[in-house]
Amino acid sequence: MNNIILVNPPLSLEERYGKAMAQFGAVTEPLGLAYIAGMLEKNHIPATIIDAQAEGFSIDQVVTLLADKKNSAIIGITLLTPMFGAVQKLSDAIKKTIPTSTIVLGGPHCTALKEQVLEEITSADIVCIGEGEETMVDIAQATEQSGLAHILGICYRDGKQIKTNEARPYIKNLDTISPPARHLLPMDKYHLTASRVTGDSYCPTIIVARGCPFSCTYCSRIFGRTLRLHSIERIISEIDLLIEQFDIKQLNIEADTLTANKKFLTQLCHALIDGNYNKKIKWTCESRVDTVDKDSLELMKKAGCWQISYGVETGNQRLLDEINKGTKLEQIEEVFKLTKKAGITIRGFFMLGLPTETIAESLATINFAKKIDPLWAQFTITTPYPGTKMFNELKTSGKILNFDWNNYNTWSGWQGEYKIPYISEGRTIEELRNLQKMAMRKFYLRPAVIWRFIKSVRSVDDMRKYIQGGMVLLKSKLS
Ligand code: B12
Repeated sequence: MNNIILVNPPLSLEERYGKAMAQFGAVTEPLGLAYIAGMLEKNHIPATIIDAQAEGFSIDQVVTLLADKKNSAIIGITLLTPMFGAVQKLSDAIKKTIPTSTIVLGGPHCTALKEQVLEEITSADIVCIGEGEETMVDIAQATEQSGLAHILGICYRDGKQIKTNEARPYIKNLDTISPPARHLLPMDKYHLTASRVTGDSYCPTIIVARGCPFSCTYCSRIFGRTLRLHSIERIISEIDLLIEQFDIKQLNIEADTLTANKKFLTQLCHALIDGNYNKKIKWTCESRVDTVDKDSLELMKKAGCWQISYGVETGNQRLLDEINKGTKLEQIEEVFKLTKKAGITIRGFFMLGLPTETIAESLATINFAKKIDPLWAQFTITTPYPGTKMFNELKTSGKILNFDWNNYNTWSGWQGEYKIPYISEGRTIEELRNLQKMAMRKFYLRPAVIWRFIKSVRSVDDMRKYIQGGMVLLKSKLS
């Protein structure tokens, strides 16, 4: 059986966050590829992962590595929208060097745009729509006789034509998929952003659910609307595996919204408490303010949760309604208070430049962030990603300024090379870029916040990071 090679394409932290902010960016495991590799191995199909982002490999280096692996017949590449340029170059270079290879693309951009990806990346052969675990096994097991026509959830080239097969249903029972094949990844190369970790031990991400029942207009919900959960037993066995392999002290528990199903959350917390995991492991997660209350927050704290990231998005009720967030400003304030009272720290995510947003509303968001005062705040520039309601509506009304996917990056304020693909009426690209930097200065360069950081310093490394962060913010004002 051929070795399947899966590639996380080159995309440096500088390209993602800009020169000044690159030092604070996260390099995380490409879990999608690791899940696919896990399933291939379960089906006795050898797999390799090349994580060019983590290893710092260039496109040429990846191609050389692939050319050296004599049996690299099927090569899978993951594709998030801003990786488009890198994936196109990589795919073209692979096809030129190894013309007999079959290049399979997958990931959120492919799930959103399907055939269009094959039209734009002419060297690629197959596009996977949706979850890739079962699809990649089917592709690997396809023979010349069976061909691709029976494989669910793909688009592929058939001569000069592009064909699209029937959709693949979402994997019903998540426990049927193997844990991510972390043993194929360069594990020593990964780190989350400083705001997401406590202490400097390794913090892996474990995915406990897929799918999201909410309908925010800016999210592509690639795993569908139905919340699918791993069993508690499976989650605990994955944590045991991580303890055994990496002696972990902390964990990032990922789900589109961990707290969406209260019964599940309660069971998970009790399992962590009953198994004494709460004494050994501190964990963090993402949540919505309308899915937690005093009781659940206290239980989460007891189970080892030390931080929650909330998507606040905006400090304007009008805009919260526009983006279909389904939350209220008063509710956000209340839950921030409850969370802090439960002893859990908060990261808040805020969006600037939402459709129809005025400058006054951007400033209101920054002021709201200061008022509710999470420990960390992240301000990103609204980017309508393909596959979202926001993208479809703006595209239909002719308001998308450019379809050069490389520009679809939410950090354009710091990475000034990108042309923001959507700017609301009457506003300018410079204004939005400046706002992103100004928001961070206004939030972090407050005496109370500086004092909070000074008090939290536990090591020389902490001190160095905070000073560097402060310098970047101060310099951004001068420039
Ligand atoms: C955690 C997370 C992050 C983390 C880690 C990302 C990472 N390295 O995986 C951080 C914070 C670093 C991050 C950053 C960004 N993220 Co993010 N992130 C997520 C989140 C919440 C979970 C990702 C995850 O772990 N998924 C679980 C795995 C199992 O899924 P997966 O990787 O998609 O893989 C499955 C399928 O897509 C498919 N597949 C994927 N690759 C391949 C390849 C082949 C060959 C095949 C066959 C199939 C296949 O099969 C996999 C298994 O089923 C998702 C939302 C979501 N629910 O997915 C957003 C999401 C992926 N992020 C998104 C975005 C936009 C970004 C940024 C571009 C934001 C920015 N800075 O501008 C950056 C880009 C970072 C980068 N690496 O280039 C968007 C992507 C939209 C798009 N059209 O591309 C999403 C979907 C959220 C949204 N807004 O809708 N992100």
